[in-house]
Amino acid sequence: MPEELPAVIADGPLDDTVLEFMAGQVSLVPWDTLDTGLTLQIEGLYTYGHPRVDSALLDRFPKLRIISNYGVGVDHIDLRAAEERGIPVGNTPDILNGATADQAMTLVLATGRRLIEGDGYARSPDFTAYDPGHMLGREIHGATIGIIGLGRIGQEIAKRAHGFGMTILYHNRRPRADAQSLWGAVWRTLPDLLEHADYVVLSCPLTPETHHLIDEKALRLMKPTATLVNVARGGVVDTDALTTALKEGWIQSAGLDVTEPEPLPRNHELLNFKNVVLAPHLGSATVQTRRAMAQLSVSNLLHGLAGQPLIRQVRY
Ligand code: 8YV
Repeated sequence: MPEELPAVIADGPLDDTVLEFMAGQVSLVPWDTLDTGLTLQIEGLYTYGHPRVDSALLDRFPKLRIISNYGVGVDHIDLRAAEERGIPVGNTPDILNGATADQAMTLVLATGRRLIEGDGYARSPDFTAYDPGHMLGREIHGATIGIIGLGRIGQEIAKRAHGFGMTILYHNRRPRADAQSLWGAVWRTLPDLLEHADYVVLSCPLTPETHHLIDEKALRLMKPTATLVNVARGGVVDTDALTTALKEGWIQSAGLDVTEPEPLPRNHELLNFKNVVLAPHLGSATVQTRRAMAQLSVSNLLHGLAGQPLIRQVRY
């Protein structure tokens, strides 16, 4: 008799790479099993998108031994509830730093140089003659970037901004001793950073402290020529306040990889703004990074199921 594979519930549909790493190792249980109540045998919980994992959900899995998240951000998981039940939570830090920082710079460049507007115009019947005075953007080199959250991803953004010849300000709970010598990055209070940055880039985790960190008050501090870029989580920004800010010209533009809610309702005003560049949460979405995330998250899952220490465990 072949040994029975451990039952793992996952939200999905999972992509082929994740399925490839899981093949022959676990018995996958579809997420809608939650509707039928047959959850007693489940030993692993694999979060692929961002399903809410709270104590009520965890109480449905008396045999649960591991929660493995495909991604670094775990704001959708109640870490305290997991800790109280002795269930380790794995995630995928570091391997996505470069891809996410690249995406932050992509949004800085696309907003500053009006790339999407330009693309639309270059394809349209309106582009019949070159006009040197048309569609002027703002410089990236020489501009000031303000990075909120100089963690693993924020540091990669600083490295790139340094290469672009930008002046770098950052805000973090604690200043980093080597940030100045590595990238010339200077710690500022949040209001000070908001007042001085041409590009305010969000790369902090979503926590109760950072929820709606960028609200009306914060947006009113920013320069009317400034751009807000968000590669963190939608909830760090108050979407209503941002919509008003962009409409009324408190700030110039925004580049949003993430939004709250996500996706925005299809009739949301922001979708029609020319001064907004949007991406459907593509921060880590490269072939190489997503493969590495699949491998690490499935390794965490298998280690947890085997009762072994995880490769990367979230510390509560
Ligand atoms: C993932 C992310 O694509 O790692 C994160 O926190 O937001 C993204 O890189 C996402 O978690 C997968 O759903």
